[in-house]
Amino acid sequence: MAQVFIALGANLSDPLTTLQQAVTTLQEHPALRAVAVSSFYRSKPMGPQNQPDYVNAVAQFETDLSPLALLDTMQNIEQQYGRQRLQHWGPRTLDLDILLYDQRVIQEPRLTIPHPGLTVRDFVLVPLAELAPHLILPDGRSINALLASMIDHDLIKIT
Ligand code: PH2
Ligand code: MG
Ligand code: MG
Repeated sequence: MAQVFIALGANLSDPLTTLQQAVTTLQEHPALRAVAVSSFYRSKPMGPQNQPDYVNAVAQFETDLSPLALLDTMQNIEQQYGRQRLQHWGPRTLDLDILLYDQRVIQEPRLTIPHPGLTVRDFVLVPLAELAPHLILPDGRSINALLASMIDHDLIKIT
């Protein structure tokens, strides 16, 4: 089975409840075996600032789904939660991003793994480091070094 890390984010209509429900939806999914879920964090929007704060978390699973089948699964769940693709980096009811799939490096039109934002977003690195403090990325960088090089964290732990 592949070890995968999924980033969850939401900033519309009660994002904390949405994220908690989304974690349950993922944990109950027949193709995913839940391993761990991080704390939940409130974060300032990256990108357009005229949108509400986000709630972010990271969850770890094992799966036999291929990377693209996993992407389809995540996008189906996003749609189940009323996700509409309106604006790049704009507000969203639920965003499920595949961060890592084992140590695979994937560059396809629909899917880039590791997730390109992983190394520069505090709202991804901090919860990921909670679950995998000794993680080494496929390019050899350690999550600890990435966290240490991040100057300020604009994050508040909420649960
Ligand atoms: N997701 C975005 C754009 N901006 N900002 C925060 N704080 N958290 C997010 O998850 C986020 C964002 C696009 O996916
Ligand atoms: Mg996304
Ligand atoms: Mg995203």
